[in-house]
Amino acid sequence: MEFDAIYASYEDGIDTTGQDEGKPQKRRGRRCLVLKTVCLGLICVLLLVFITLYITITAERDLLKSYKNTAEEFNHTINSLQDNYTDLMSEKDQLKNSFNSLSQKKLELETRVNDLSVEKGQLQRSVESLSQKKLELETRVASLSEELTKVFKEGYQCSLDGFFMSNKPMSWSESRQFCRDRGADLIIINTEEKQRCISSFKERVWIGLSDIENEGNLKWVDNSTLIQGFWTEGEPNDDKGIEDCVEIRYSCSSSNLNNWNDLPCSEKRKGICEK
Ligand code: 291
Ligand code: CA
Ligand code: CA
Repeated sequence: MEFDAIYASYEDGIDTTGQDEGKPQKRRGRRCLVLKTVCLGLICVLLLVFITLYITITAERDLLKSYKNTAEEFNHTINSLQDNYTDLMSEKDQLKNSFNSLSQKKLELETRVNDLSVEKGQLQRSVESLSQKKLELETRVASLSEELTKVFKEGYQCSLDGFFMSNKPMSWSESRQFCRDRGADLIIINTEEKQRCISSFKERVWIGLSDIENEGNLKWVDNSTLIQGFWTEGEPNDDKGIEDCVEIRYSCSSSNLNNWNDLPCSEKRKGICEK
């Protein structure tokens, strides 16, 4: 329906009791007013719509802006997290390398410790056995020096220069020959000092005394007669009538100077030679 028709029907409805005079002007004025009102209304509506749209758009723009900002912040955070992640990964790799090399070193050190423990064990055993040996040697040294002191004390009055012993046990005559072959003869013991000295040999040895030529007449190898003898008790006894040569019969009681014995000349003894 058109506006004019609407207005016409409207005017017709209102003006049932009005006068006919000046009616078209009034009707036009009213129509103008209605039009104005409608226009105003429309304008108001449009304004309202416009304002609403403006507010909505502005709000959405702000929202978008804030979304954009948030997205940028997220991006920024993601980037920095990515950087951190990369750094952490490289740090992790370095730590892993360090861990591997330290593990390797630990293994090597463990092996070394094991080797050293084995070596320590061996050295300890060596030390123990060496200590044992040292103790034994110390004991031996002590006993040897004791023996040396004893020998020295016993023999200090004599010089062994010019005396020597035959190298193996032989008969009295063979031992004598051994000495003579070396510019010496069996020893003649005509002093206590000499007897003490020879006793320090601590062996059963021939001396240069015999009664080979004349039983019971003991003579030294230089043909001199025996003056002082150092006989064991009960000697000489010419046992079985066959003992014509004299030995020093070493006895452990070194203080006993009386240690001579007559013996069969065929017995084997080393001899003491004197130059
Ligand atoms: C006895 C004593 C000695 C004797 C000796 C010999 C050793 O000592 O009667 O006077 O000279 O026997 O019978 O004879 C041999 N061949 O060695 C024994 C021991 C110390
Ligand atoms: Ca005899
Ligand atoms: Ca005898």
